Amino acid sequence: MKRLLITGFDPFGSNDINPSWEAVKALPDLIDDYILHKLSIPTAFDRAARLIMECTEEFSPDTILSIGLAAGRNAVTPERIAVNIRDAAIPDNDGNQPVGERIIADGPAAYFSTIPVEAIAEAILAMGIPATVSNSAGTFVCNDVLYTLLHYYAKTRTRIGFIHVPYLPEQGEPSLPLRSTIDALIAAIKCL
Ligand code: PCA
Repeated sequence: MKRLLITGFDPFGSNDINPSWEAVKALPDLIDDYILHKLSIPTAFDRAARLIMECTEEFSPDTILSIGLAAGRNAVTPERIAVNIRDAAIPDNDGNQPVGERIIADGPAAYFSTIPVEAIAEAILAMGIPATVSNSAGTFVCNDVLYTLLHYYAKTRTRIGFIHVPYLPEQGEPSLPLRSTIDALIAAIKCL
C-alpha cells in the first residue's frame, strides 16, 4: 500500500463552512493502492504547513495532497505552480495579514507541483465534473502551504500537490455539490 496524507482547511474569512475539509473527511480510507490519512488544517500562514510537516514525520506519506476552497471558481482545479509570496487580501485565522512578503527568504520564485495535474483534470472532466488545470494558487494560505511543502520536500521522493474546489451550493455561485467534489477527489487520487 502507498500512503496519502490528504488535508482540508477550516472555514476562513466570511465562509462558515469549508468544502475542502467537508469533502476530505467524507473520503473512504482506502482508494486503489492508497491508504489515506486525513488532516484538518487551520487557514493560517506558516502554522498550516508546519502541522502537515509534523504529521508527515509520523505518517511518512508517499504523496501529500492538500485541498482548499477557491471562491468564485466554477471548476475543480489542480494547481500547477506555487509562488514565493504571501500577499493576503484578508487576515488569516490567526489575525495575520502579510503583504508582499517572501515565504522563504532565499527560496526560488516558484516551484512546479509534483503530481500529474493534466491527467487529474482530464480524469475529473471524464466523469462529467468541471475541471481545469490552474496556473495560480493565489497568494494566500493555500499557495503558502503548496510552496512550503514543495520547498522542504524538493529533494525527496514525496510527491506534493494541491487542488482548489468551488463553493458548496449553500455558499453561493458558482458551486459544486459536495458529492461531485468528493467524486472529483477520488478520481484525482486514482491518478496519483
Ligand atoms: N482557501 C484559501 C485558504 C484556505 C482555503 O480553503 C486559499 O485559497 O488560499
